[in-house]
Amino acid sequence: MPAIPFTMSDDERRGPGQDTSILTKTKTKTERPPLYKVLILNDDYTPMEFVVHVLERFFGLNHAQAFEIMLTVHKKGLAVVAVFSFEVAETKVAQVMDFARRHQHPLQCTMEKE
Ligand code: TYC
Repeated sequence: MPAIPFTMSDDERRGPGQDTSILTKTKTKTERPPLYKVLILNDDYTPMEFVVHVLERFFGLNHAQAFEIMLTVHKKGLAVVAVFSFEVAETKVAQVMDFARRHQHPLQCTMEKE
């Protein structure tokens, strides 16, 4: 009986699991680091001028911007002052809390993931 000639593909000749026709591509996603809102909270005792000073001193706001945010906090209970990386937000919160404590004001500053 005569042999029937046939042709094997390269992949068939290499054998199972050796298929070089499947290429996988690793997509490298560059994720942005999360951002954190720094919030100032209202209270009944901290003087308005002190809050304005804190906003100017630690957040680089001009007087008008600082006054506006202070008033928002006074009326609404809280406001976002700015948004930072985790480390910078943590530092701002610590600086404000320490400054308020040293001046014996109950001003509260916190951070929240955006
Ligand atoms: N409510 C305060 C007052 O009447 C003023 C104030 C504003 C305090 C903003 C805290 O984050 C604050 N003296």
